[in-house]
Amino acid sequence: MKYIKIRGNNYNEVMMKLKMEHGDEAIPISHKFVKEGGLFNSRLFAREVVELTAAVQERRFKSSLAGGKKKIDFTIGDSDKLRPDPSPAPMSEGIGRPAVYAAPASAVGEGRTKAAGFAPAGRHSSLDPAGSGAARAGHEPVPPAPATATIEPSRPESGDGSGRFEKELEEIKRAIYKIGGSRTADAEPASHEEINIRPFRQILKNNDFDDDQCNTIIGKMKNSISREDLKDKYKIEKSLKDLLKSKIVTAGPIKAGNKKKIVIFIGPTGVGKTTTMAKLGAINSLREGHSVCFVTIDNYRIAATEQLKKYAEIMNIPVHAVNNQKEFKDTIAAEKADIIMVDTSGRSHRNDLKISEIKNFVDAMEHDCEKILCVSANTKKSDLNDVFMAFDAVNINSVIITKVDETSYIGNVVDIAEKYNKPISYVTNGQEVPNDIIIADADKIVDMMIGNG
Ligand SMILES: Nc1nc2c(ncn2[C@@H]2O[C@H](COP(=O)(O)OP(=O)(O)O)[C@@H](O)[C@H]2O)c(=O)[nH]1
Ligand SMILES: [Mg+2]
Repeated sequence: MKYIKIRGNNYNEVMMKLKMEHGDEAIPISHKFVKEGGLFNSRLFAREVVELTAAVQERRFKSSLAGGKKKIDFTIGDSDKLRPDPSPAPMSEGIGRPAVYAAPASAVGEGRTKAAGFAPAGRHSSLDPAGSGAARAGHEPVPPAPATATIEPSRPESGDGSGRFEKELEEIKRAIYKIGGSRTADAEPASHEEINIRPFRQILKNNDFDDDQCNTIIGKMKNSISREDLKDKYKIEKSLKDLLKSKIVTAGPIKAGNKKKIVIFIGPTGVGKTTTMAKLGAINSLREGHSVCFVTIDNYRIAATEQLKKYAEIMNIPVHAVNNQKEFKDTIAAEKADIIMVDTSGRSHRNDLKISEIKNFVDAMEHDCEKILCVSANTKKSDLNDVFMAFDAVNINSVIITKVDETSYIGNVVDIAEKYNKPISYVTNGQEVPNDIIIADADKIVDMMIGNG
């Protein structure tokens, strides 16, 4: 025999790895929870994994070992820790995100279960059919047996000895299954379909859809494909993508027309309005060849005006800082640029007065103007709802989702944009001007939601 260590997201997973790699003869000896993957070798952002120590047969059986049978005290302790994970079983490594996203460090007890369904996989989804189903199948309930057993792990060479070995193995299995299966003994075994759907349900949850929404979406998905297709994760994913896509309306890029085009960027402080406007200013002037000018009514923060002036200087775009409605009106009337981009100060959505100020500027304008609400993807859904509600007073035309690079899922914004019936015009994915912006595209947004973005 030799001893090996196997790590995995949860106990089920390490047991499955053990069986797959070393067969039924492998004997689990002990397991513990260890941290791995911390930043700079610290525990910061480290995730908890299970480390199993097991005894396995050497590939080439050595007769000398068979002679000296050693007894291993196979004690299964800490049944709490040994329980199979109640969370979505270890799905294919692909569906999901690094555990740090799925299981906040603050919720370690419960987080342990969450992390299980979200093996580190990067941003790409890969649908491995040998997922949780296999793991669960290995834990069918069996009749109870003592939780502690003493075994002789070496395989006897003689024919009649093998019977005893089988028996011992059976006992080990019983001991493990008793613990693994006790919780699930009364429960209905999960169907293949449910096992396939589970990771997608988790993805929807991560996208901030509440339980009712998850049920509705999953229900629609189930209705849209055949029973047979529910066995196929790719078909489930495709159907889910189509459903999510139907929630997304895009607005298309800013287009210069015959008339003067005025675009006003609004939204809470720090979401990236000025940066986004600079990106779009650069794209429209330098790439598209339109004449662009910047106007800022962000006169509350000198630094903000300076920031815009810096961008304008580099791109050779004229910039006007206005202090009141009259100046604003006069500036708009006098400007001959194809596209006039207006930066507003970061009024808090909690401050109705400031939003009404923006509304006054907008209402005072004699030209048609496009009002774009910028919201950061890493905003809580309830806050997003407040932002949309407050800024809807300005009658927004479209939404720019900023900072998608700072979050893993953007379903929160998609859902609220749908609720307020607002199309999405752009998505920004970094601080770099002008590169980190893309025109909103439903397929790309869905990929970001599902995990392929
Ligand atoms: N990671 C990331 N940071 C961004 C993005 N857009 C803007 N920022 C940063 O967010 C901060 C606030 O941006 P700013 O344009 O001043 O926000 P404003 O107050 O809404 O005008 C700055 O540090 C920007 O560089 C983005 O798409 N991703
Ligand atoms: Mg600003």
